[in-house]
Amino acid sequence: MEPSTIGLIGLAVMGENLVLNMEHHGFSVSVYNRTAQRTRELVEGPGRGKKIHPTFDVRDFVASLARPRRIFLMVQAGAAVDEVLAQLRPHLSPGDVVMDGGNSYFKDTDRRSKEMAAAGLAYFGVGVSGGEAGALNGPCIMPGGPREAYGLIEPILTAIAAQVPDGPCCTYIGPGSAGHYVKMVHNGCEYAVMQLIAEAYDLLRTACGLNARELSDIFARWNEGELQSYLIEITAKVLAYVDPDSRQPLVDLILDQAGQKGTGKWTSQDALDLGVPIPAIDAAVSARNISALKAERVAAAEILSGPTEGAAPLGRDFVEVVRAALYGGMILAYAQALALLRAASHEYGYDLNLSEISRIWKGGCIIRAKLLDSIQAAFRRSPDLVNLLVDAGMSEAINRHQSALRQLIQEAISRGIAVPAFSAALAYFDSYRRERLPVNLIQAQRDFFGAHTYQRIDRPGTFHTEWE
Ligand code: NBP
Repeated sequence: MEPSTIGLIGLAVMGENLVLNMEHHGFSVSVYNRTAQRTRELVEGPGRGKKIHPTFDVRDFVASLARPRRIFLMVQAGAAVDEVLAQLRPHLSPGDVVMDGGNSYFKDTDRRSKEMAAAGLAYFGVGVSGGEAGALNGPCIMPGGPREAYGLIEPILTAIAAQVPDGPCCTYIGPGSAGHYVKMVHNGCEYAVMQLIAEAYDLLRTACGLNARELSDIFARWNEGELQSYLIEITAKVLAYVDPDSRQPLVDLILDQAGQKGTGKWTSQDALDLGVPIPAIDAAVSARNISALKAERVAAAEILSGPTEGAAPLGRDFVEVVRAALYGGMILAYAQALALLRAASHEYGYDLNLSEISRIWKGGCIIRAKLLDSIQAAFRRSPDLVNLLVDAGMSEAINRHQSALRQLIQEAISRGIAVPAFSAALAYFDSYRRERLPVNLIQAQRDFFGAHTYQRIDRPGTFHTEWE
């Protein structure tokens, strides 16, 4: 039996589709899954007659691979990754490469990288975005790990990745946990954009009285212009879907409680640790958390009331306001995500290329969007751009879209409709663009009660005042 080019462990939805994708591109793949039945289902089902070699024991799995071995893990993030690594390690040899393609926490990836490096093994944290369809047809792949070993995996990863006109949606991201960090922030940005879209939908439905069918048409039309993106495209499709049993739009029948697996929360947590403001992402995480309080919200709805004066329904011309505000909100969400990546690049020594990251995000991944063309160009012009918003093209765009953001938020507030992501995005803009913020008062208060001292704008030095 010819040794396989690569091996993959973890044959759930993502793993199975990645195996089929690799095989489709000419790579022979050995597979292993904890539960043997899954392996049989793959080789007797969609993998039948393909260069997919089933194994039912970790030792046989490793022995079936060409050297240096290339092993891709696609198991559940967390303890499962450590368990699989512990099973693999006794069978591996120095120079072998192990990739973790799951959504592992980046600090776990740093720990595992060090442990593996001590045994002479190359460990890559590989961010994979695109869901089930992406894994099969071409995901966006964000590999981070030892630069010197990247050449061993690059031909496979670039072949299976989504392709855009300027190349494959896969690039070497940086050392250590860089790949998983960038994937985490990608997901944080995804949370913010999804929340902005949900708030736009809420306003159009609640304040304009539009139904799901009408909203689907609006989103489909928006997807032909500057808002063009995967998330707008699927929103149009979701809104058009009719439940075959009830003949009602399925979206209207779905419980309003959002789930999450942690990547959005980790993005906010690390941004707090690094002192980087990403309020639109924070707002999106909190919005999912408040949605989870369903029983409390149902009870509170009986007790708490909104604005008492009924506002008149908004006309069709408001649709354009929402469209423009959504574009402004998206710019602000991506700006915050990229500002976090810039800070993390310095703090963790990732040496990120934000233009390249924007480029690979243009295909395969959940936040792919036409807007990324302009973002890529901005960071290509100025790799050290301190914030996306100060790029000439972007500043012009956000200055132009801000009035729609203000109008949307005013209408929402007057009707008692929460728009936390839009509000946070605009507050970021209004704070970032102001030369002088009111924290001079906060500094005075801190000095008042804690002698924390302050600096003055009219002379150098550090000061403390006896305020009473
Ligand atoms: P899951 O995250 O549901 O993981 C299921 C796989 O993990 C199965 O193969 C299962 O084996 C294996 N596994 C578990 Br659970 N515990 C194990 C253990 N202790 N030892 C060995 N194997 C174990 O699968 P998924 O949804 O395909 O996602 C895989 C990874 O990709 C995750 O990290 C996920 O966050 C990430 N991801 C998912 C998506 C998506 O759209 N779903 C997108 C991007 C990234 P079993 O069959 O024996 O139970």
